[in-house]
Amino acid sequence: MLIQLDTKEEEYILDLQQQFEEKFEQAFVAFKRSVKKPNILLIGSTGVGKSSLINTCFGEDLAKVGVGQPVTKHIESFSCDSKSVVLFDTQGYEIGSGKEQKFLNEVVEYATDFRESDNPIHIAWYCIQAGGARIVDFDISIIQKIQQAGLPIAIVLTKADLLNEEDARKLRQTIKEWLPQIEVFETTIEDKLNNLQLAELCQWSVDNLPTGLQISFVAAQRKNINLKRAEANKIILQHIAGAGLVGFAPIPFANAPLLVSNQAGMIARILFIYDMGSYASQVKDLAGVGLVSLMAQSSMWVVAELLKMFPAVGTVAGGMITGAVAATMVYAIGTTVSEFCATFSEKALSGNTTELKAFIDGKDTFFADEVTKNFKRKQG
Ligand SMILES: Nc1nc2c(ncn2[C@@H]2O[C@H](COP(=O)(O)OP(=O)(O)OP(=O)(O)O)[C@@H](O)[C@H]2O)c(=O)[nH]1
Ligand SMILES: [Mg+2]
Repeated sequence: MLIQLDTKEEEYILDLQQQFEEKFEQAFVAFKRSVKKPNILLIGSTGVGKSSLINTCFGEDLAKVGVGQPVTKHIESFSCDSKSVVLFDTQGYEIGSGKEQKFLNEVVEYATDFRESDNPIHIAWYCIQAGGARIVDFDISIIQKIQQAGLPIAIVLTKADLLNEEDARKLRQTIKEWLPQIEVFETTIEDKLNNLQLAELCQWSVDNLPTGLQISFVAAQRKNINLKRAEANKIILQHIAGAGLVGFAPIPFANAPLLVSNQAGMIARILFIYDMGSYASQVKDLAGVGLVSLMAQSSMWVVAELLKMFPAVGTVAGGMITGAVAATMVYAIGTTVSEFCATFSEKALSGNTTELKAFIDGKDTFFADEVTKNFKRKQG
């Protein structure tokens, strides 16, 4: 349901939009600055596919623009401004090279010193190449030591597209015998196979991170959109609970956009979770310059579309905005932004540019339908 606005109404919306932009920008920058990045340790011998796993999970940004910093002889850390995780990649050992013991000591020491450090390792992914299909004493020993120190560690069977069912079963059985409490995830860089259990590995990682660091991980990974939905939902509910909407003095529906404008903090968090800026290069070739600037300011764009919708909601509810109605609207705003970003991400990640373009072209209808649907759903 789209309605026509007169000139005065349009000016009013534009003015609010400007106010919102300022608020939003402040909220986004402040939030981004305030979130802490989790430190993830990747262990695995040369060529098992660690770098490929990182690129698949977090997008190519980190590998391309991330600056490597030597931390110890065998560990290098990667971080960049646009990704909200820091990766610690182990380098330069080969099984059977005779230097295993030294490597083991160094990595285990680094990983387990975390209790004392003010910038500790939070979780570890132990990568074993599934093509080789074996786990050796050396692997078991490192994993046990790290586990005993209390650092959450999971086994990642990389290149699992090369693994046949029988080998996979045997490998899992061996791991279960030696490391009964360690979870195992099969991954692949093959998108056609949905990267096998990479989404589950992301879920495990979130579950094992300290609460305050989960949102950063959820934002940085791009292979489990449902994790983003769930995190966005938490934020929406927190916002409704904390917004003081219960004691809210009723305002006329004509002021609905004002309410949207007050949700800058919530929307900033949701857009952070979906890391919308990371799609800019991907859609560059899609529709020329217009879309690039659109994506560069994707947040503004989402919000501008939303603001346009709100006079329409007014006619759905009628009369004044009470605290309960305000809460419903905040829910509808948040859920609509979240669903828009989720659908956009899914289409962008699938690589189907025709579908993505169609989705972008139909965004007005999407916003109108979603806001109305979510508003009604919450109203019951
Ligand atoms: N079939 C298949 N090949 C893969 C997969 N992941 C990585 N590879 C290939 O394995 C090779 C090594 O991958 P990398 O990601 O560079 O391995 P790495 O562990 O980072 O290696 P180092 O940095 O040298 O320690 C590359 O040729 C990749 O293309 C996968 O899931 N399936
Ligand atoms: Mg590498």
